[in-house]
Amino acid sequence: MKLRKIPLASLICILVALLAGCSKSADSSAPASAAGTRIKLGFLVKQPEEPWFQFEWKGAEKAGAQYGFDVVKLGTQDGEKVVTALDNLAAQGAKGFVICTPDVRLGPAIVTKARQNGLKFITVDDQFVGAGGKFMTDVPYLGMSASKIGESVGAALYAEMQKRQWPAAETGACVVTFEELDTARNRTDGAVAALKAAGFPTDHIFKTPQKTTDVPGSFDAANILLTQHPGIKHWLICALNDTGVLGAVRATEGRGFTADNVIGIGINGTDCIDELRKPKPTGFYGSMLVSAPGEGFKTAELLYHWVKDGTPPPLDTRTTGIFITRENFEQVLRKEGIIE
Ligand code: FCA
Repeated sequence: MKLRKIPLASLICILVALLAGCSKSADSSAPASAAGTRIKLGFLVKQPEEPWFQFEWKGAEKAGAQYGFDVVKLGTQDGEKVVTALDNLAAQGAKGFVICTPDVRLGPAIVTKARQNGLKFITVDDQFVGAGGKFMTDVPYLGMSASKIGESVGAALYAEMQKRQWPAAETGACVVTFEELDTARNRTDGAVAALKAAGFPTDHIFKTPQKTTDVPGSFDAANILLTQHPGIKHWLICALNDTGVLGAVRATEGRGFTADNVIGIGINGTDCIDELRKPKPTGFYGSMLVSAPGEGFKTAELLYHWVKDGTPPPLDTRTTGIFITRENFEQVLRKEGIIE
């Protein structure tokens, strides 16, 4: 395109935009606060449709409102989207980002891309895995104590089964797994370990892998299992999160099971609110609530201090869970700032 063909008004706009871009890149070498500009931080999540991640965003925005920085919320469902997001963030003058990566094996590539763009960052929920399959422990991470929370799920399942006096011989544990993700595997392994430790028969613990971490994925995984074990009269259900348990509960319902013969306990506590509010109880009995707004707030706050004052965040922070059921969930979720 020849320059003289561009209308003067457009040309002025382009020049203004270019100059604005130049002044931004000049700013990026100076401390953001000294330049008097508001700090901008990205918050990238792998599954923006999941309430868990929406609540993390909410927590990050609360930190932004408290400290006076802007949060750019981005759904990055694959590696390409992450790369584009990081380039865009840098172009917008952002100084850093929090990320729950769509694939932990993207870790080394994200580290490189962040460095190229001069962005500081903290990982949340899913810890980066580097060469040789080892956790990248030099990258700041905040996430749940996965094994411990999984163990609490297993213990709670067993306690509720005993309360209902279900004979172990007629009861099966449906464990929907997603073993390629470490935090997921640690949670379901923890649940299995606690069931075994409590005395639940090992040969009645059935694992079934979900191909995708959504309701259809766990629904399909559970359906396969239910077909394989037609003799089981009562089911205990666990998975990596609420969504995993919800899909499996839907599968049991398809085969005539109800709240009377299914005990499902999820993890997150954010993705089961509608389920627990249903007037009639379902097989989804409860969840280990971890504070999503708390994790969003904390990671954004740590990143802000790092960018603003140069204080690096701790490399590894773990959070714990609270057991919620239909009995106490409204009260606990209100206290945690998850519902009004
Ligand atoms: C993983 C899961 C989410 C949530 C988070 C803490 O990323 O996919 O549902 O449990 O860990």
